[in-house]
Amino acid sequence: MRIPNILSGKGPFFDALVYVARTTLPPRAELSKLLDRIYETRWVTNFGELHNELESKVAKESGARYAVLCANGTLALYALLKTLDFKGDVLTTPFTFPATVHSIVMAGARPVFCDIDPDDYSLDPAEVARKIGPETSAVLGVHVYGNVCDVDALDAAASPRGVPVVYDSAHAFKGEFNGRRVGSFGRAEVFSFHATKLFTTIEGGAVVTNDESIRRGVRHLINFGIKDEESVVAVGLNAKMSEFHAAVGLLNIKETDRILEKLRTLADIYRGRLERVPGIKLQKIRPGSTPTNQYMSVEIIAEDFGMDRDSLYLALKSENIVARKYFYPPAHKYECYKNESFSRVSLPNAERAAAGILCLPIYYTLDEKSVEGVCDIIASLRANAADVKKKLSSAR
Ligand code: T4K
Repeated sequence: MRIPNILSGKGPFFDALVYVARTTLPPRAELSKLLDRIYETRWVTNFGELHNELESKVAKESGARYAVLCANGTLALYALLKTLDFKGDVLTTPFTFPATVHSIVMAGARPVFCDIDPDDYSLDPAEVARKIGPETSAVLGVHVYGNVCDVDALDAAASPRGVPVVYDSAHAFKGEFNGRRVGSFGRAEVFSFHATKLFTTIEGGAVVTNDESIRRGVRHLINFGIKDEESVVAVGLNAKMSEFHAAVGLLNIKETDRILEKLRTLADIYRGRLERVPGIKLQKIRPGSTPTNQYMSVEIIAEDFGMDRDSLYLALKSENIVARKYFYPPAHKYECYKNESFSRVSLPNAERAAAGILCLPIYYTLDEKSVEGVCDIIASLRANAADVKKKLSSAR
């Protein structure tokens, strides 16, 4: 077994940095053809031909009647929440990217954090049932890492009280639950098509829904609130997707099945290799869920692994592996919310997950051998954990 670089100093396992994600770019020649079209028409934004074509494809791929493309996932979330005019409390998870919670606050509602399931890291429906009340205007769930959250239980907790459920599905484009595509759950769902996502338009996102009034509202909102040339019906903003972004999307969306297949292969290797390593806990995939494997998480149980998550992060870095602590800190610990009453909560499962989880590299152009390499390194770090820990604490 190779001695980890952090102990031997012989140099990193990987010659170049291996990131947590990498952008999938379409073939240049094909992109060039689409750019020619844009150059011919000189129609570059404001609901152009390529935008409209991509919008229909996104709706089709998500099993929803309508899609509204947006400049990014954050603005899509904001536009959805603002359109639905949620004024009171929005029950949500603290174990997410800042965009989820900021969009609630920016839309004028108040986040109320519920703890997560300790095994799949998504919103715990029992917590939602406990915290739901007369002030609750909505529930916002997140399909963490692309694993579909407990949509049935969330619906059962919210529906009898007439509380709508919406989803931040940033990680879950083309994920499925019991054969049903992500995009058709709750009143609406939101995707991110950021450069790091399995389907990317570089920057981009979408709201998908079966509700025509939501489609209309979001569409107005992302275009300054303009309804037609003579009426402005909402305090809107500019969050449209340009033709250049749509061009990248039109080429990339054709590749999504291949990308999903590759991510599945890599995730299977990780799972097969890491599930028996003492001190490593893998995300529980709920029966019926077909995850996208957008992110590959490992939770480090320090007592059994021999070192904590932050030590593993540093030791991987010295091998040129840039793992990420998604999602640390949990949202109720953000500095920007420290004076807000909604941040004064104890959420032990979310806090444990945020302190213990590391996301490992997984993306389309990563090869199987590299994933095996990452697993070998993790195994050797565990085997040498006591020395690694000593080395790191003497360096501090
Ligand atoms: N809701 C959830 C649950 C989300 O996770 C996100 C975004 C959103 C909402 C909001 O959606 P958007 O508004 O972003 O559409 C990244 C992404 O920027 C962000 O989209 C994503 N979630 C989040 C989980 O990850 P950072 O700050 O970690 O990105 P960064 O720049 O460190 O990039 C990560 C790795 O990706 C790099 O180490 C290398 C690779 N990369 C990055 C860029 C920028 C590339 O290969 N190419 C690139 O151009 O947030």
